[in-house]
Amino acid sequence: MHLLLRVLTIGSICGICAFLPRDAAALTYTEVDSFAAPTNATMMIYSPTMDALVLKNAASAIVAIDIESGEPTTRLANTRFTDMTLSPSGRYVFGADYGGENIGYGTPSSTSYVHRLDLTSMTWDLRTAYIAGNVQAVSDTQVILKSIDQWVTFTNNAWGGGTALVPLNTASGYWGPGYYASVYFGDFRYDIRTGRLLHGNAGLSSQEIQAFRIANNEFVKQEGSGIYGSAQGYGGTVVLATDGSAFYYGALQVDPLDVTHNVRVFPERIYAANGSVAHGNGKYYDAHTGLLLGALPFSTTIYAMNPSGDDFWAFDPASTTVHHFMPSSNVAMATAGGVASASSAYSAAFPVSPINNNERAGANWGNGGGWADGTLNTFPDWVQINFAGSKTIDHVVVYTVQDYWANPVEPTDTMTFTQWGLTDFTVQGWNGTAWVILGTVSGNNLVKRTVNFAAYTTDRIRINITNALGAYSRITEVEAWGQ
Ligand SMILES: [Ca+2]
Ligand SMILES: [Ca+2]
Repeated sequence: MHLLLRVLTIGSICGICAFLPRDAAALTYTEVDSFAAPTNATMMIYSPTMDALVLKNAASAIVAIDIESGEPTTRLANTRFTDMTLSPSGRYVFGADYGGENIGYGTPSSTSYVHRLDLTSMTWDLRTAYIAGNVQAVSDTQVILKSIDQWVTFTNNAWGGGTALVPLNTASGYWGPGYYASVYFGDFRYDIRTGRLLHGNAGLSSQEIQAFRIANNEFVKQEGSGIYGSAQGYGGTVVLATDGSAFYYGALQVDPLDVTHNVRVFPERIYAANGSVAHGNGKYYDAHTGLLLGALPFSTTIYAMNPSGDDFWAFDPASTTVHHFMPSSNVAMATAGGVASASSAYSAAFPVSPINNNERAGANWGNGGGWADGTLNTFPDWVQINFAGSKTIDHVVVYTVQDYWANPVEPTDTMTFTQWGLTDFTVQGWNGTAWVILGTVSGNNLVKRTVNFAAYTTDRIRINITNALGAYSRITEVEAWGQ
């Protein structure tokens, strides 16, 4: 008697099976590149348009790396680099070379400089500045600088043809060209979309966010969280989401259009963010809910986000390496160009085509809803998926037939089988001449079986099945996650 048909009577007992929602969308990242960092990064910038990664260390160096060639270009400060920023076009990096201040007076103790790196030629240029502690770029030829000592000043500067930056804002007497901001030292972000400057102080007693805007090149004070106000108890980092959708002051997320509006609090300080994800120390969170989404393979607080995409670089301080991560997607799907084939098929009712149709439960089993092989009690059987070109993947998920196959539900990570599932199989990748085993599963009883492995680049995978319950191999879906 054919075992695939014998189970038809089971279906009726699952009238109580309710629809179960899918697991919360788990965002995972695939590491697509990594290399040894030329220095210990305390800050990083990524310019995808120039294919460059720029590292600042805690001392006096900024090192720019041409990602394609790996060639580094090192620039040393006259005193020390305290900050750097990327111009909105992605072409220039500005480095603040801080000459120091007379403590308590807000005047320079020695000359500050701003260095400008042209990423198209990897060449540096230099201007003297009034006080260059922190820097944000308005354009390729305009920067806002901030002092560092206690009650700080801002200057708005043009990158002119002379040896010194040209102040654009009105000088305010004692403070030289600086605008006295009435805020305690900290860090700030400038948002070119709104012309607003968001400052988060490093206040030891009162933690505050203060907004300014640039109008006709002058600084105009806007709303602030207030003394011991709405931002009290937060701080430690200052982050603007790459799309300008949120501002982070430590663990606190506020509305960048109204910094007095607290949106939510994260379980830890946020060090980088785009419109959908906020990065803590290795862990990353849904920017819209605050929920933990996952963690990188290492702890870090040093990120370089793609200013307009969803990939990023992270610095691993334990190994002094940098790693490029991209959101994973299921590259096996037919809609992604995946093409499935198999060692055999039981009949036209059990074809291989549904194993990569993004339907995991196996609805319509026995009627084109999933694959079963055609060699009774004989192993191995295999299914293969050829990708649309070479992909880097780090996990494969194999879904097999659940016990109540006639009324299947979305498989969870813990759903087990006792009747028809795959018990023993390997996940293999093609290296160009042979199949390489990426992961081995034995004694499996999970309907949804995830197989993790070191990132592997290949244009095809196989699931090689060496044993299964019910005399045949049965698969409802195969996912390959990567880029
Ligand atoms: Ca399917
Ligand atoms: Ca077989």
